[in-house]
Amino acid sequence: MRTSRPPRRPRTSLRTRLAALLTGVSVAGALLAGATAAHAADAPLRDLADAKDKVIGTAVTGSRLTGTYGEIAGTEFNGLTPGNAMKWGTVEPVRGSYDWAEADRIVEFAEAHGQQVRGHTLVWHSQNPSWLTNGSWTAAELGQVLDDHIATEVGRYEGRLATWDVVNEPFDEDGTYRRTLWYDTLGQDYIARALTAARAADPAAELYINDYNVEGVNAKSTALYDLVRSLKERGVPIDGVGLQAHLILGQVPASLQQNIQRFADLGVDVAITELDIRMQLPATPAKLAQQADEYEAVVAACVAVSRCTGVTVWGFTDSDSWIPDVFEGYGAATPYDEDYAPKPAYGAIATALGGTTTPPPTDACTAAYTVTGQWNTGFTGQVRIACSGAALSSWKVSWTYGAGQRITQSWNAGCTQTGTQVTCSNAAYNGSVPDGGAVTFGFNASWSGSNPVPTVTLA
Ligand code: 9MR
Repeated sequence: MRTSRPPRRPRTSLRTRLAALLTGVSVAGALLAGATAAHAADAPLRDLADAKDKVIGTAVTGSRLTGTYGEIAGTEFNGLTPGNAMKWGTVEPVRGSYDWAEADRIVEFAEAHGQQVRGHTLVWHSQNPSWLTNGSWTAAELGQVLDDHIATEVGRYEGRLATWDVVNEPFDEDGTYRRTLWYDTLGQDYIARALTAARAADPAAELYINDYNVEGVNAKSTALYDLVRSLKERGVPIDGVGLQAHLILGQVPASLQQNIQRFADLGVDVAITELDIRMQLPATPAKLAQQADEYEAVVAACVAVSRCTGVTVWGFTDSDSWIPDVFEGYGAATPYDEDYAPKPAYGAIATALGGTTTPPPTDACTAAYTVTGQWNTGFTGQVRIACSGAALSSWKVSWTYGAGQRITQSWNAGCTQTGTQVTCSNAAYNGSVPDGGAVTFGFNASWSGSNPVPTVTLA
């Protein structure tokens, strides 16, 4: 870490954390049979990471930061990366006309939750506006456009972001420079130029180069290594390298820790910036167990190297992952499933961060309540009833609303509310929950003031 820098804001304020806890836990479990339910780690991941002075981060989508998604993002992670909100095509779709709405929302959410933000990303060959990619530029013009973009975007958030992925994916697989608008017009020094502009715009932000398939020692990571060494020798501001880590089940590079260490030995920080581990669907218990081992290995490799600042997952739930859209037949790549239930990988991250998890009981049916969307006066919720080692032929779920919420509509269950007491029973067609199966019902409700997640009881 650089020494001549202003001190970083504390990553977490106790008050914020307490407030987050009091607004309710992310996933409330109710047991029909079996021992104590613990669906999450015994301590939030961010507490474990804080204790080791590491970041445990997640990429997020700004529009989803409410309800259960927001609860988990805010309570389990101490760092956020905007998945798309800070990319050039998002913030300046028309030249000179800016849209900071989603980026601002994420930064404000992070500040309210005592989280640090990783800005992503300033110079890339992808997700650029068409006015930029279709323009014909002289080197002087394009250099000025680049300088202005960095000054504007980094300057907007000056002092508020911990880190910037300044340059994204500059190399091809064989370690040669990727042929992009930037490289073709400005030559390889576009990288030094971007870093220098970013340092000028926010002297406190840590500046990174970020790439994929550079997790192990290979031709591409060696090209990145040589670049970082030469930038350091030239006095160009470079603070760290991001290893994206979009991994495939069974293919975690054996040389990951060695590779992290060699970058650290150059005098830069290292971060795992976009971790996900995809598998061929369907996900099976065996594949999820292997995935957990691999998540643990990746996080442990970072924990083992002091200059590895932390691990960010590229989406924390399978409902917010890029994998199924891009790799047909693949998915289940993140630590939580599509219904926000923690997968074995979640417990494995906790373990690698020095924590413990109490596994969910194997002989029980449980009900989990989640808020899937929320607006100023209303919200949509769902309850998922899942059985493992037991089965149901009918079910009834009840809870008490403590903050004046009122059910207005339900589907896949009959719900009644008397005062604060809500009871929902199965519809004619979904009373049966087989061993290993699950049933979900949904509802709309009104709220005002606060909307804490209630504890649900399954009968
Ligand atoms: O998660 C992002 C996804 O929503 C976009 O559609 C995609 C477009 O390329 O970019 C994804 O994020 C990428 C990240 O910015 C850089 N590394 C690779 C990530 C996955 O494509």
